[in-house]
Amino acid sequence: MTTKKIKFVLVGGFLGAGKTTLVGELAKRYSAQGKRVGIITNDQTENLVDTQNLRSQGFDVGEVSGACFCCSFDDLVATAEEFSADQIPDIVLAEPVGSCTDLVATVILPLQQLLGEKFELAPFGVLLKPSHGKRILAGTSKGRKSGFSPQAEYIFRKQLEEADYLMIGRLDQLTHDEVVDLRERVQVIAEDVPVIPVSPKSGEGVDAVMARIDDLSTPSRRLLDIDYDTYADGEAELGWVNLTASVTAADKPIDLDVLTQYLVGRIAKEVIETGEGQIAHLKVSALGGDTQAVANVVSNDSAVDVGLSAGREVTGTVQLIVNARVAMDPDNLENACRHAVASVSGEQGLDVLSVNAHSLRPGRPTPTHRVAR
Ligand SMILES: Nc1nc2c(ncn2[C@@H]2O[C@H](COP(=O)(O)OP(=O)(O)O)[C@@H](O)[C@H]2O)c(=O)[nH]1
Ligand SMILES: [Mg+2]
Repeated sequence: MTTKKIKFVLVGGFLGAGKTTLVGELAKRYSAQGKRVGIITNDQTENLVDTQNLRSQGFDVGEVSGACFCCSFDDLVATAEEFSADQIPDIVLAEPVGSCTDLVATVILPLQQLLGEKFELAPFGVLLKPSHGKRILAGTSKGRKSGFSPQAEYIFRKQLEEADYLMIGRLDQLTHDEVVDLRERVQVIAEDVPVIPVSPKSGEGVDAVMARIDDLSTPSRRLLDIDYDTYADGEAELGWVNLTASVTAADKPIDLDVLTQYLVGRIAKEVIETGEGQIAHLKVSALGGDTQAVANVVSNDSAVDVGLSAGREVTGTVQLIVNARVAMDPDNLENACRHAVASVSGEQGLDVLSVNAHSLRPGRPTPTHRVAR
């Protein structure tokens, strides 16, 4: 008897590129086709905005926390297999940590080689983040400074280099000329790979991504030539803060959309005012009862984005989660987050019942498996 293989789709891309939004859109479309979908999120720490966000959209989400997929490979496999407890999923969509690279050698090929009877690995697609791409990729050809360190740029480029196909994200916000320009720049790095402009948010271009996922021709599996010292230095420059807080208003409803947007904007302002921080991704989620809102800031020059709109006010206690990834000292980042929560709560007339925060710099990646070049 042959058992159906689970299609395994890894969605790559830098912090804030739009991976979670794309995973949500893909999950929606596959579910509408009657397919059973499992989603796996990943982070260095617990309390993930992404997990809550996708669960609140009704999806079946497993979380690998504590380390990236490559360093917790067995956890990734166990999480993927948990979906099979009720009924084998048709497709698993997995989002790695946005500062991770070398995923072909450490995740895709090991999964294929060790568990190829169970999983069919889709071609590897990587989302380009336009706000960072414009600066980092322009830096090379014209000798301009991007504002990012060479090590952070190194990770950004390596992520693009190993893709089987690339996606230029946020198509809804780009002009035709910007798309042409970004396409030219990414093809310098990844010469012959297909490039798909896509807007995970509006859905434009997502059909073309699904066609790539279903492409039966053998993926190229580009193994990187990568220096782990530079990679580790690039990751270690990031400050990582996960903060949770409970807030409440004595006698009035709380507008979750206003609260998340206001808070994420304030954290961004505090970070920028320190003069040291380069924002990679700030996410704030607010959960009241079963209603959730998410707001994001993805770079120092970006406005506040609505990740998920609650669309209504709630009463009672609201749980806030802040996930901040910024190139700056993690202690200073934690202070900025704590300060923003306190001052925004004060201004909005909210009582803060509790605050817990965890800050770190990601440790050196030590993959469980690595397929040599
Ligand atoms: N305008 C626009 N915003 C987007 C698009 N894709 C993602 N975003 C927003 O960008 C922010 C970061 O997206 P997210 O999916 O969390 O990025 P991730 O860190 O790669 O998972 C969120 O506020 C999203 O709503 C898009 O196609 N267009
Ligand atoms: Mg995400």
